[in-house]
Amino acid sequence: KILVTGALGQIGSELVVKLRETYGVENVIGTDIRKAEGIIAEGPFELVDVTDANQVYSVAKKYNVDTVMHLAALLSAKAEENPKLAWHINMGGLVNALETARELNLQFFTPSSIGAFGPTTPKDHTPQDTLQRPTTMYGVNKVSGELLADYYYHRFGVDTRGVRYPGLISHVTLPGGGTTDYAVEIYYEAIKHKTYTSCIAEGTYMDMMYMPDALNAIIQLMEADPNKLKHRNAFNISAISAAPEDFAKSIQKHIPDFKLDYQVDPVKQRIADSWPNSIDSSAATEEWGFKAAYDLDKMTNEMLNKVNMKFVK
Ligand code: VAH
Repeated sequence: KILVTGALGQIGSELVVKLRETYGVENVIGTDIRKAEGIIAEGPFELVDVTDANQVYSVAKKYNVDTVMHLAALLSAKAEENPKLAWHINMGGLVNALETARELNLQFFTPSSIGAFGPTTPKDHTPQDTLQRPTTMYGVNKVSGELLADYYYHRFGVDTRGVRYPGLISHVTLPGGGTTDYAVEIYYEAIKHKTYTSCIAEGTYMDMMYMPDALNAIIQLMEADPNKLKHRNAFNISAISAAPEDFAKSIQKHIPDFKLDYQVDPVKQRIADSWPNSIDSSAATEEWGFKAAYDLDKMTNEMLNKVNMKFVK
């Protein structure tokens, strides 16, 4: 049985559905800080504020789970607006989830991010093991989280595993407060208005991935043979390295008159400039067979179809 925190977020909302399809509805307990509506409410769901240790522990105990997937967090841009709150939620929540996993001997997943790298990290084909001096609160949270999850493995034997996610693109739940959110918005605006004003500058390369690949990676990693894992938390995984103009070119193959222009958001641009252009996923491939199925054009084709269906009257 799996407890998911942040079940109403961009990843959580699709992960809960995928896990319920894979392991059975009753075996996946979604939790978040607000009530569930729609499909997530069709299975076990509990209100949990991850910054309250008792709430995390008591729900894990009540359902006798064997796994925690901890997704509740503030994303990079939101964290930069309110760094103290970000530390409280991102680190306070993580410690509570890890403590629950330790006390109840649970398997544990939480994602890191390309945001765990900083401006002094090699930017192209960023290695699995390299310098990490992020200059954002989100990045500090992610590096600390990687180290903390590794600590709970080495010190307490908790089976912690994690990946460093690139920007995730999906059509089910909009991301909130991320630096890569532009890569989701661009598809909605292409369908609605055939034009998009990017807050990230032309030529700004970042790693990206379509949500189905992101969800498959979690299941594949959590089911991997632990004896094959040389790393534990924070496997680099990526599928696409793209800049805003690459998304526009891919969209124009379907909507030829789509127009892209720019109005750079200095906060998000500073964050994006501190992140890698492309990361090296070879450790994940070697240790647990990671392989992305969606490249940019395949993702664009599916995103435009799915988003269009949302607006077809
Ligand atoms: C963000 N989508 O933009 C998240 C993610 C790599 C980006 O961490 O903050």
